[in-house]
Amino acid sequence: MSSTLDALNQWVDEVARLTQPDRIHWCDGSDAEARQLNDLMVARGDLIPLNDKTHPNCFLHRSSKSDVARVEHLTFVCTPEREDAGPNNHWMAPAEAHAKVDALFAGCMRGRTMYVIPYCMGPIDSPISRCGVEITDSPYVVANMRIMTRMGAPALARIEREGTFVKGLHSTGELDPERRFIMHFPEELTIKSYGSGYGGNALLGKKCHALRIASYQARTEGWLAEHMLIVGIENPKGETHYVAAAFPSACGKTNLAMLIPPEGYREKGWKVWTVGDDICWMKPGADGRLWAINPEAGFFGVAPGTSQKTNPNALAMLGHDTIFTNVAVTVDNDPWWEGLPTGTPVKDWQGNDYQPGNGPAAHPNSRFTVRASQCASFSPHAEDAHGVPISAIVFGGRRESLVPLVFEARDWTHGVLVGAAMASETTAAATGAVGVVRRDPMAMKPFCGYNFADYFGHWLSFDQPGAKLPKVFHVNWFRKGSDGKFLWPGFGDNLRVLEWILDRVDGKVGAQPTAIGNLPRAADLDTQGLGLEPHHVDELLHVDRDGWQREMDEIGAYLDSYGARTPEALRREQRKIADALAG
Ligand code: OXD
Ligand code: MN
Repeated sequence: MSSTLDALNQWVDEVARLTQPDRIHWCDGSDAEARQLNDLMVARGDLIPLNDKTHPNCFLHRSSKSDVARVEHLTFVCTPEREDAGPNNHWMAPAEAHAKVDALFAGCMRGRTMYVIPYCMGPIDSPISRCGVEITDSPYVVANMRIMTRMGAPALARIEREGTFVKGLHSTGELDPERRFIMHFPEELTIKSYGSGYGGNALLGKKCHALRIASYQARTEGWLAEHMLIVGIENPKGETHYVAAAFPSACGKTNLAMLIPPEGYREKGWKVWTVGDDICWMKPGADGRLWAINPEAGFFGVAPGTSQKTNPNALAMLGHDTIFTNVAVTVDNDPWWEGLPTGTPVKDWQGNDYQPGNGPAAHPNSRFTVRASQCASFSPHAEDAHGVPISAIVFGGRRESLVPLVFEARDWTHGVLVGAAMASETTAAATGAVGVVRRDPMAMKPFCGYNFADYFGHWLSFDQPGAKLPKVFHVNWFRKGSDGKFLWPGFGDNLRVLEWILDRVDGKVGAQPTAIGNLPRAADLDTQGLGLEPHHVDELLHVDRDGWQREMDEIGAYLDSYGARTPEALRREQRKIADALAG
C-alpha cells in the first residue's frame, strides 16, 4: 500500500479511536451506496420523499431549528501567529483549538456510523483540482457531498497518486449552538467542524476546503481560490468569453450564472453557459491568461426567490434528483418557497402547519442541492481539465446610491483596489440595521483563510511581465432612483451590461474616463426595449464627486485598518483616485 493510503488509514484509525463509532463506512460513490443511504435516511426520517410524479427522486430534509446558516462567530482560522489569520478572521492558537474541539469529538460517534468520504474538488483529471477526505457521522452530509463533489473511488485513486489531501473531520454532535466550532488549520491542511449539520459548516469540501484552506494553499502555490461564479457568454458569431464574478450574498450570483438572454438577444443568437455559481479556482496558464475551474460538481443554492421569472434554468433543474433543505411543502407534497407564484404551503420549514402570521413558510436560507449537469445552460466546457480562460473579472455589490451601473478599472492594480473596496448594503433578510454599507473584499470576508492585507498583496502579485490578465469591472444592479424604485431591470437584462464589458475586452467600444474608472457613454449601452427614460440612464452612469470623495476616504480608512501589512501599491492607488476627485 502507498504511504499516502497508510497515512490516510492511520488518520481514520486515530479519528475512530477518538470518536468511537459503531461502524466505519468508506464511501465509494456508487449508485448502490447512494440508494442504501437514502433508504436509511428515509427510514430514520432524515429525508422525506417529495411528490414522486412532479419531483421524481427529490427529498426534503428539515434541519434543527437553530442550525440553519453558517456561523461566522464560531468559525476560526488557527494559524500559529494571530497576525497571519488577520483582523478579517476569528483566531485561536492551534493547540488550544485542537484541544477544545477534540474534547467535543471524544466519543461523539458512539452508536453512529463513521463515513469516510474521499472527494475531489474540480474535474478528476484537472491539474488545478485538489482532493480531500471528509470524515463525518452524517449520512445527509454524504448525500450532499456526493452531489457537490467528485466523491469516491476515482478521488481515492488520485489521492494515492498525488500523495496529499485536505483532512476534514465533521460531526453533527448534539447540534447544540453552545457546542459548535468550525476550525481551520491551514498549515496542517486540516478542518475540524463540530455541532452543525448545515451546508457551509458541514459539507467541508465547499467553504471550508474550496475557499478557506484553498485560498491559503493558493497563496503559497501561485493561484487564486475565489468566491466567484463563472459564466460563458457566447455572442452571435459563436465566440465565447468567460467571466468570473464576485458578489456578496443576496446579490443574485446563481441567477447571473444561469442568466437567460433577453428575447432580442436570444433572437440574434446570444447564449449563456453556466460553469459555476459560487467558487472559482484560477491559475495562470502558459499563455499568461488566467484559466479557471469550478471546483464544485453541484449547486447548493438558496431556494426563496427562485422562480420562472428570476431563474427559469434553476427552476427547471429542480424538478428531479434534488435534495431540498428547510423548504415548505404544499398539499400535494411539492416543495414550496417564497417567490413561487403558484402553490400554497401547508407545512412550514419546520414541519408545522403553515400559519402566515408565523413568518415565512420556507426558511429564508432554505436550499437546494442539485448536480450542476442538470442545469440546461451547463457549459460543455465546465469539465475541461485545463479550465476556461477568463476574459473579465466582475466585482459587484448592492448599493442603492452612489455606485454606477458599471465601470471598468484602469489596470490590474486599480482592479484589485476595486475588489478590496467591495461593499454591500445590508438587507432586511439579515438581522441588524438595514442599508448599512459593509465592506466585503472580493466577497471573501467570511472565506479568506489568511490576513486580507496579504491576500491583497497576493492578488497584486499576478501583474507580472507576460501576464495577460483579465480586465476588471464593477457592477451595481441595485441602484435606486429618487422615487425609491430600482433604476435597472436586472436579471436577464444584465446581459446588456456584460455585452459592454466584453466589447471593452475586445476593444470594440469606447468609454468615458472618470476619476473612479471608465464608464460607458449612454449610447454605448443597448437599452432598446427597456423603456428607460434618458435621465434614468444618466443617473445610472453618474459619478457623484462629493459622494465618491467620502467613499474614497472610507476606503482609505478601511485599508488602514489592516495596518502595516496593507500593500503600499493599494494605498497609492486609493490616494491617486482621492486626489483626482479633489482636483
Ligand atoms: C453560500 C454563501 O452558501 O456564500 O454560498 O453563504
Ligand atoms: Mn457563496
